Amino acid sequence: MSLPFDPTAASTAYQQALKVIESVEPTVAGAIRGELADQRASLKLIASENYASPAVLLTMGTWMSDKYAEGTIGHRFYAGCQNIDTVEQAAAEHAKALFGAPHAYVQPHSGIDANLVAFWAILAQRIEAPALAEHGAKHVNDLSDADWETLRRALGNQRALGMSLDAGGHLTHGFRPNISGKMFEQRSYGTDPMTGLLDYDQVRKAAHEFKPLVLIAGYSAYPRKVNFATMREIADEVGATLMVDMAHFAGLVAGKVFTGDFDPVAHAHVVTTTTHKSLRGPRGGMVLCQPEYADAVDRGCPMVLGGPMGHVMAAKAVAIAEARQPSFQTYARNVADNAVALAEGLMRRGAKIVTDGTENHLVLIDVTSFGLTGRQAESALLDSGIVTNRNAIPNDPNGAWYTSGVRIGTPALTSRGFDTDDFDRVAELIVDVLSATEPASTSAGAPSKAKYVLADGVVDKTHAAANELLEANPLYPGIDLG
Ligand code: DSN
Repeated sequence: MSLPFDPTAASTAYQQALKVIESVEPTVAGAIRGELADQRASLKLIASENYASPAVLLTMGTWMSDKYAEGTIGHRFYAGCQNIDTVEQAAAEHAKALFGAPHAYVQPHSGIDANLVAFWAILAQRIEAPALAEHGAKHVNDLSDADWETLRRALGNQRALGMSLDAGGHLTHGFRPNISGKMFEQRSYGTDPMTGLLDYDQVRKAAHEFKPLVLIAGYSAYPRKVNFATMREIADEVGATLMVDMAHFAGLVAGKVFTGDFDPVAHAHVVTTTTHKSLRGPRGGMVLCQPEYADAVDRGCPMVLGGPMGHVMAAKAVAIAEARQPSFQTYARNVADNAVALAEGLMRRGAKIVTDGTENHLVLIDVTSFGLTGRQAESALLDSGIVTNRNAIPNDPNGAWYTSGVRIGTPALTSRGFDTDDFDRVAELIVDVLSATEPASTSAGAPSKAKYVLADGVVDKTHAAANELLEANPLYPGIDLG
């Protein structure tokens, strides 16, 4: 396994912790044991999941959780925050050093929270600050009711341009069901219909026509790298702030797989991320930004965030310290190489994948080539011990619920130690299962987008083959829960 830890110390820590939990609520202790057993027993291919180190996980189970610390480092609305200051400072300093960022804000509880902090910071810096200056005011409370009403309407009347959902963009990039779509007037850019690749001319044209305040780059289901230098050029041409959501590929940025034009931190005004995906930290979010956005970003709590979670910020510090080790660069390189092996293994066996390849940590299979919906494919793979998630593909005929794609990623199994040969075998298992799956009808005889039948024997055969791979690459080897 590519995670560094001492199995004897970790076993003792977990055994004792479970005893303490069991004495109060055995159901919870049982579920914790069950979750490790389940994770050990399946091929986890969900592109947004990973396995954090025992040091990261154990850091979260401490009394750092018990403290309120609204505000920022050294400037809190509560007394006695010196230890929270220490861990928040450590996490922010590690993040600045790892990513080469001028400023890091590590309080967001999730990626959605990080994006909300970023949106409000951009609105504060670009719209609110000039309005206050125009009126000689320092604070919104200094404005007359009429001036505040004008500003409030201006804050709620701005534009964002982001990648369309079916091209791989994220719901929080200005789409109607999400609060970002209610805050901003939104327009999307898509991908080239022939190649599936991001079309920078189309982005440029949309930006010039729409003139957004925020140009959003980043994705959760696009299997290619993005040229952030070009995105910044486009943003500058139209006076937009470039915001990059690197939640999915933060580990590849940290591990120096994405450098130069492909490093978002070097080019964007504001970068958001989660910390638990390819970055392999605790569940949470983070914002990195240029100095002119720092004060506004630091007002994230209580602007849009509840009290910062000291135990999670502490775990972020531990995880980002791990990511600064040279071994993390090897891990990130392996994540990308394994994705190429997975994509090539799938295509060699006849599967159709979006963009005919990958340059990051994920592959999007177009399962219509197997005559299936994403929902049917996801369920058949799960029956066989392969955990994935269904996902829309560009111009998806089956919509966002049933979908026509299955998204698979390499970060978790690479943490487990899988190499390119192992991922080629995973590709074979996936194609075997999908080839052996047939759509089925509803009980009334109508075609179903959810029901399916698997050929006899496939589930057992795939489980057996998956177990061989899993046993050769054990999860948290040596950790015994007693
Ligand atoms: N839920 C995350 C993912 O799976 O990509 C993004 O929100």
